[in-house]
Amino acid sequence: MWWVGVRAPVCPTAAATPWQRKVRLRCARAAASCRYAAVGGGQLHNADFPTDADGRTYHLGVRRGDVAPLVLSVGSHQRARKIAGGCLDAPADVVASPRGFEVHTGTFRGVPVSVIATGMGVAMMDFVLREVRAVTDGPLVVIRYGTCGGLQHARAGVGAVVAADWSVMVQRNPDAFRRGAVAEGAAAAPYAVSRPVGAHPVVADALAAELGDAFPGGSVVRGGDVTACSFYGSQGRTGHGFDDRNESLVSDVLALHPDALSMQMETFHLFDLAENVAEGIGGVHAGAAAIVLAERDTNAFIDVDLVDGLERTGGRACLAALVNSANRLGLVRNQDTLLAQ
Ligand code: R1P
Ligand code: URA
Repeated sequence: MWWVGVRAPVCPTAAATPWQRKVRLRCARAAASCRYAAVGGGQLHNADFPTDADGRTYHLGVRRGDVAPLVLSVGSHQRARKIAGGCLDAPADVVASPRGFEVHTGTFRGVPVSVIATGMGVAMMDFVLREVRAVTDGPLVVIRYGTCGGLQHARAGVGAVVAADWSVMVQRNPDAFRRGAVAEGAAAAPYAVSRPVGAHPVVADALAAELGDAFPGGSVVRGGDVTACSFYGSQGRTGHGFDDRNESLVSDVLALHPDALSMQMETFHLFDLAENVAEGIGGVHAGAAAIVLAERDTNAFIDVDLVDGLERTGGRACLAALVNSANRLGLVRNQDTLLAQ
């Protein structure tokens, strides 16, 4: 392991792999006020849940002590750095992994929090939640702050923030697309829509309240979310060179769920895992919100200059919602102690 940043020594380049050199350069540019640890490359043990000799997990590269029990998950490095850099009390410690995850850990209003650049899709959320759960003790509060397509511009147009009370999952069914399936009479529906899974009500209320205060004027809207297994086909984007059979997908989902407002790629899985965490290792209390970038019913896309402010202001509100949720759930005893239940 080696470090880059103002508070830590720079280790010799001789020991660095090409990947480490790349990350070091990137971190050196971005980390004027952070401490970065780049991980990866050592011998792993335990095929079932691989970790290295230091106890670091295979994909996030985190070990016990690297992640706080209050987690803000965002899609991109840029958003994570912006929120951590702009909102935490002091420069964060950052773990950057070869798989593209970045974990920024520090304090917000005196309470330990982590901001995690998660990447895109259900698989990435799965890595984050399972590996964070493995290196932490007691209850977790996890909020996702993402971006999304808007399904109903009259209720939540570009620039609005949808706070999700529940989410359903849309999945492409590969069996429907096998050549010959229709002729054999075996064709299945091309997309499956799951039953809804709810946000934790305490977290959902805290998140909607903090976002509402941060964005006065009604641009924060509570509603349902649709999590798709891809950006294109499974979100009903048509005509880009593949047989997707998705022309009526968005209207079909809205017929089933008239209060669905957002469509994105991770929230359902966060809520699903949070609901199904094993007993005895501490609950996971989850919430999510997303900035509407694209109006799917009008085809409008947000003025990209507006996104920065939405990320910064909304990110701060999400951190406040993490702390408020922990307080309301009885997890914070004082400003710097998070109680395991
Ligand atoms: C697709 O562009 C990505 O943007 C949305 C989707 O969920 C997907 O991850 O969220 P993020 O901006 O948080 O990544
Ligand atoms: N993210 C998504 O997943 N979909 C959109 O339409 C916009 C952002």
